[in-house]
Amino acid sequence: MPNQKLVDEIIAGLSQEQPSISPKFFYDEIGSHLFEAITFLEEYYPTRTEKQIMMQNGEAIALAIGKCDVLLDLGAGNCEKGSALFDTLLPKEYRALDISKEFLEQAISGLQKEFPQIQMQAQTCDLQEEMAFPDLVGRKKTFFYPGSSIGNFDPEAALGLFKNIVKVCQGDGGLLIGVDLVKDHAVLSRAYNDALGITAAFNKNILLHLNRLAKTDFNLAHWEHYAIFNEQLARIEMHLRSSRSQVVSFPGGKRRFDSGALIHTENSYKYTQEKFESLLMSGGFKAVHSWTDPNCYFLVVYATA
Ligand code: AVI
Repeated sequence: MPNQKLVDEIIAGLSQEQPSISPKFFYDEIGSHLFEAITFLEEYYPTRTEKQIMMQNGEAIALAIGKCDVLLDLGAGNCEKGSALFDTLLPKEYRALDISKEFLEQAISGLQKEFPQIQMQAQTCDLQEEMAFPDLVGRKKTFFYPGSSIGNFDPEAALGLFKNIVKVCQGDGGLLIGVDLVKDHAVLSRAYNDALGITAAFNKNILLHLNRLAKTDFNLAHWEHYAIFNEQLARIEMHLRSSRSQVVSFPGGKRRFDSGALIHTENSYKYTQEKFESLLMSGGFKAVHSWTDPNCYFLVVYATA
């Protein structure tokens, strides 16, 4: 049964003068596997660099966080990154949050056997909307948002998320977050234009997802992956480029795309350490502790609420 709200959102995006598709539509089953494959690519440094920073600074990170009553894992996915913190943070409760609860429940049922002492719960959560945890009032919360997923928000929306977290923490707890840093443009560009073409497949798969979800009739053979670093806005932009003049139909309408026309699918903002820390402070956090790798490719920050 198609979700009419999502279908309307897709058609509205495609009908804009500058057509766009929300990056949340990347993550159907194939898209989630393709993203996982991206994280293993030599060109895509963020995942392994973040892991390295976390491993090398585990003790200092745990010290900065202190006691952790509840670990709230934002965009938890398979819960792999969140559960890697259990041995250092020793949370009493683990709350895994993501758009789809089904996937989380599967991951949690495996974890629960391994860590019976931690109370675990899966919860649906859309980070574009205001979060509230009335059942957790009075307990010290550590939010965890790894992988530079914050880069897929524009800075204004990132600020809104930080304010929301600060509000929920009520002066106790904080946010452990990973973010990708501005660097040599060639390194950035390679990370989104890998030689194997996995990122291209990830980008194009969004059209297959739309064909199923919104009954569009995109022909993948007529679209190309296009990713560039926009220096002025400090972001990688991903687009799909029409390789010919074509018409795409959807229920109740159609749209012409000239050869070379673009559909914007994703922004991935890159920050300097100073800019990111100052965004966190503008969001209301009181202090920040940061760790980076020897190349200064990636940054992990604990921001105290
Ligand atoms: C999920 N997110 C942080 C990834 C990124 O780097 O912005 C998504 C991605 N897009 C292309 N490659 C990876």
